[in-house]
Amino acid sequence: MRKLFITMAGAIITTAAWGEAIPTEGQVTKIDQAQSKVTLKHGPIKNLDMEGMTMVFTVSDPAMLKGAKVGDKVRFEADRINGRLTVTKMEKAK
Ligand SMILES: [Cu+2]
Repeated sequence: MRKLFITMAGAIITTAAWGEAIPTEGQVTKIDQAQSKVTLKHGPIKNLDMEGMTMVFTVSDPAMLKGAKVGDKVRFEADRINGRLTVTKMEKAK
């Protein structure tokens, strides 16, 4: 889906990839391996139109949580999958 934005200056910005996940910075605050859930304190998630907050995400692959620990700074991608906010990619930030 394409969406048009008109900026204050009147320029038109087209986001061809609207709805596509954009990497977001976050920090792991809780891990629930059994439920495949991770709590992340995250910055704004543009593709989900979400401000920064701390919240629980489902992970699309439980293997993502292996080796992750509370306090880790991560870069992740999140999307709404079957109505659930889901982390589709996560890597440790360098
Ligand atoms: Cu959030």
